[in-house]
Amino acid sequence: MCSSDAFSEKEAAERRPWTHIAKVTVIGDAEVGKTSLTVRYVEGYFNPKYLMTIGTNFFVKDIEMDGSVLRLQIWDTAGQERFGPIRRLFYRGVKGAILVYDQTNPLSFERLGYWVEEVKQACGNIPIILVGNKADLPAKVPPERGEQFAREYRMPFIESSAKTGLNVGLAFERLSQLVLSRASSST
Ligand SMILES: Nc1nc2c(ncn2[C@@H]2O[C@H](COP(=O)(O)OP(=O)(O)O)[C@@H](O)[C@H]2O)c(=O)[nH]1
Ligand SMILES: [Mg+2]
Repeated sequence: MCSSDAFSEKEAAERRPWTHIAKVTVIGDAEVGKTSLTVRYVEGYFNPKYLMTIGTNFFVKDIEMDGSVLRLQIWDTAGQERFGPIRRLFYRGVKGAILVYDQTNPLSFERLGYWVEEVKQACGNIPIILVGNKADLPAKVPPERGEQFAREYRMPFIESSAKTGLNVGLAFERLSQLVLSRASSST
């Protein structure tokens, strides 16, 4: 395919009207890879240099699914992991969340329960996908523990790598499916 074809196809995709819109968020401890996963998904690249997220990261991605086009507004918890009160403003209107821990950082796994509590308090019973990130590195938290946590809290579990791209699309797609099915069952 020549590049002008690719361009016009992209343009056409951008013009396709969305049928649903949902605010979703990516949460979890600092440095687990929330920004990296979001940037990998929306923009398709990985930046190995650590830059603390400052201000608000807000991304838009349209995703086509079962004849619907869902416009995802993805809010990345912008360096506010340590500041609970500020984060609460963030949760307004959130319809789904990707909860990330770092498989090389046991503390980020231990803290998952707090994150689930916080989201449930702020957003009610919204769909949450549990993501064990940095699967390209040797794990200090075995994936079985992630699976077990996910089973207990009745959420899907996905191992990902923002570095290689492993399962990054899958995580956002699973979340979109759950958000869409929730939206259509409530109308
Ligand atoms: N090896 C590896 N490093 C990652 C991965 N995801 C993020 N990182 C690195 O981990 C650090 C923190 O990532 P960042 O996305 O800023 O985390 P955030 O604070 O949760 O937004 C950065 O140095 C990233 O390059 C991954 O899947 N594999
Ligand atoms: Mg960040």
